[in-house]
Amino acid sequence: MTLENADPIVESVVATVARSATEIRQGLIGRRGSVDAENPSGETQKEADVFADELLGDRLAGIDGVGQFASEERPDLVDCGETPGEGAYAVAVDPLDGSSNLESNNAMGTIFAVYDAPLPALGRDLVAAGYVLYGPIVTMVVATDEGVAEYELSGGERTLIDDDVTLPDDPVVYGFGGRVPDWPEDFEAYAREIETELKLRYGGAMIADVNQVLTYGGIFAYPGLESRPEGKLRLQFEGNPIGYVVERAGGRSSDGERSLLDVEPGELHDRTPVHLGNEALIDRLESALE
Ligand code: AHM
Ligand code: MG
Repeated sequence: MTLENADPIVESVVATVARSATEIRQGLIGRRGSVDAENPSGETQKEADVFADELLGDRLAGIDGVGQFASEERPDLVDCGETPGEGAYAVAVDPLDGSSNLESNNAMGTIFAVYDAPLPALGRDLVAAGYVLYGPIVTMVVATDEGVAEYELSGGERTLIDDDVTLPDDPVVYGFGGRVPDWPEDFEAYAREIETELKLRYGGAMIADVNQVLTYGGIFAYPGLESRPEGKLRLQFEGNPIGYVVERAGGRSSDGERSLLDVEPGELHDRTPVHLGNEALIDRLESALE
């Protein structure tokens, strides 16, 4: 997949995120502390969360053809004056996914989603989604209905390195979020099986953990918990876009019962259990949770 034939609005969104990524990464320096505020999910914000949110919000909401902008870091939608689904799109972002990793200087990401419908929307309404991974190298993964591509980003430039990202057939890694005593019994039983088959790779930033699944094959989950059946991750900003990427790369996503792309949206910041990876592993998970 290349973006040569992509919709010009989608191309503008991708180009804007790519260009901003270099600045966001540079802007992490000196912004690792917390601010005296919480995001709509009740989590303490880091200075870098606010910085990345403002930078992306100003730029993405200003693109012609972007009718709505929403961010995990702000309570309300920004209405940009055009109606998504009627020639315009809605863009949703998680400006800095895994920002608690700032303290320990581990990987983080930026997630974006382009919906052809007003927010909150179904994942089936996505026309493109992807993420930037701030690892030792800054990379960007972009999915459209045509497939998935990976780029390296440097100095605002985007270099295509793989135009057909697909999940390897033989899974290798797994990473499951949440404390084990808080896992429901059926999920724990499934996890015990997976532990004997795959290798643990969990870093606490979904983007970095999912990127390992895309690279090596396997499964990532942030399941529903005993204390919080809805899990931790948010459908509009995390579950849908990452479900879309993994499905376009030949894998599956699930909330435990169905593809994340079929989960009916509720409120903008609603959470959902998230399970992603090779088809056979997600099929087994759904059977285990029945
Ligand atoms: P964030 O977007 O506010 O950073 O929160 C989401 C992150 C995910 O990247 C990651 O999978 C999860 O929270 C990790 O949570 P935990 O610290 O409970 O392992
Ligand atoms: Mg996040």
